[in-house]
Amino acid sequence: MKNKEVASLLYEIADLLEIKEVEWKPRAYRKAAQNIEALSEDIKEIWKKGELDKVPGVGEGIAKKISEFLKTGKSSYLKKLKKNIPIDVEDLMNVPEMGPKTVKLLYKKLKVKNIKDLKRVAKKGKISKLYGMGEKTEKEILEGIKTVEVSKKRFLLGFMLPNIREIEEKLKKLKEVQLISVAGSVRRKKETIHDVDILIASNNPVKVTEYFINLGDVKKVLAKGPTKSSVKLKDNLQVDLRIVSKESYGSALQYLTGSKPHSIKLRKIAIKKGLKLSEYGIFKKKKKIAGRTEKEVYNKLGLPYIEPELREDRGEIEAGLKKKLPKLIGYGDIKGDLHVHSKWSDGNNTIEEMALAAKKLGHSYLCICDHFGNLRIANSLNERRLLKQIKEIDKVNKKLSGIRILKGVEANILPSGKIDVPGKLLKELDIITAGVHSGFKSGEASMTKRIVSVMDKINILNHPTGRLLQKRKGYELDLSKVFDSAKDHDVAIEINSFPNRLDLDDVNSRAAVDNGVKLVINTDSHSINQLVYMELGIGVARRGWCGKKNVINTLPLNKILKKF
Ligand code: DGT
Ligand code: CA
Repeated sequence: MKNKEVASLLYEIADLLEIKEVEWKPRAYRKAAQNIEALSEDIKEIWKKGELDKVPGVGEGIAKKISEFLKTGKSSYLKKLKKNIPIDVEDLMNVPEMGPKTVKLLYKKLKVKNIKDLKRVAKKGKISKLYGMGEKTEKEILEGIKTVEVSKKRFLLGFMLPNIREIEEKLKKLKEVQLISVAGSVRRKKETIHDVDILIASNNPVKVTEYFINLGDVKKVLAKGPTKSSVKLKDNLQVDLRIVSKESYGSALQYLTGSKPHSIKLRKIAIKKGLKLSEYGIFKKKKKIAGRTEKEVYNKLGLPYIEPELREDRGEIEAGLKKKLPKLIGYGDIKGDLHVHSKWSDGNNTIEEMALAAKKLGHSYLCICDHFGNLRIANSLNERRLLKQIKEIDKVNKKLSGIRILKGVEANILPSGKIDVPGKLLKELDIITAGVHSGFKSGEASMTKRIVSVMDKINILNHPTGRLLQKRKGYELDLSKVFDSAKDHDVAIEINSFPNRLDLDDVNSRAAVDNGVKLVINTDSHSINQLVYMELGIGVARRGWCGKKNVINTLPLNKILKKF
């Protein structure tokens, strides 16, 4: 799928145009980018059919730029824009607080062209002296630069997963590949990854290696050998390949999956038993006694099989030795998604399209929770439009079978400790969800009070900490008080599965479950192709030791209806 690449091209053009102060054009480019991101069909296929003009928001001018990019992998228009504006906009905009307007201001006034310049002027206190900026913003910019510097070397798992799966599928088709698994942090479902580790069992490593280093997405071959090779993909992600024989596949997979602290502890157990554990197998003196499967390896060490998501040395080995490992929620256990958006607010698809896509994924229910209220979230619903939407949902429900659309809303938790949906409307809805969308900096006591005060009016608390991976930390919050209140009012706390949210995270999800709080895993999808992010949320839940019973949307439709 080329959709993401094309969309980023258009976003980049939009940012540059905005800095150049071209009227209306940035909006047009952004809208087209959003629509392309939301397509379920590959934009390249659409282009091949000559149907780019059928994509909403893509006019003649934008279509031309997309064609050139798909044909050559480059854009002369972008190149020209970049030449005219000697600023590394992409780099600067990675810093939270830096939008096109700030980038422009800092270039005009302080000649800031890249993060290095930005750091320099911020440290000298020059930004705070500019009109409309202030010391607080300057401090936040400096903190933002730190976040960017740390995160630059890591990628968000959710955005990389489709690409990784595509490579895995291609390799799987090769007849010389006997067994294959993606290992490392990807297999453990960490929220961010540094690189991808792939393990293959084969008795023709040369052929497999040759095929691997010539994959279409490869930009550069970093290393090439009979059992180890490494490439950099066009999107800068590094992929390492290890090839072993079938006999050591299990122990190699265990080793390559890690985590390192988990494996070190296993090795200590082996030593205590007079054994030696390595990536080649478990050995008693010189004799190999296990190595073909991971299960065999764990069992020989007196442990049950431990799921990859648990292998972080957070007590899983001790629990395994005592036969007290939890039974984790499975990737097929979710019955429906209880927080998605539609075109009625800032989503990209109609209610019917969302429902059909959810049905295709095997869901039996889907709750439409569009934004409501006065905040500046694009196209938020008001009373009149929400009532209209409710009627529309009734209509679509009559038309479709096999999936039930529930009526919900995503309300704002206001600084006053209220939600902004009028009481009489709440009665018309199946599910009330609410989240904090403004005023993040009020401090722990005030934020905790604010959230706790709405608990008696809501069913689901959305993205509870407000963090955005690689962008901003969550607001200060006393989660244990929020958990207590959620339990008192039977509110489910969300694991938001969006790749840059994953909020709650693994550690907090575990704390929630330990405190007897019910969770719900939602995607917060704004288009049909985001519904698959559910897998990431389930990954977080599994990393947080959650079972099926801890998560309400594992319930079948009749039980969910009864619950709400
Ligand atoms: P990442 O790539 O930073 O997202 O995280 P990982 O866990 O994928 O780490 P990576 O790619 O450096 O190594 C892949 C796996 O190889 C890791 O999970 C465990 C194993 N490994 C790497 N270095 C060592 C080591 O020094 N000792 C042991 N026991 N295992 C290692
Ligand atoms: Ca890795």
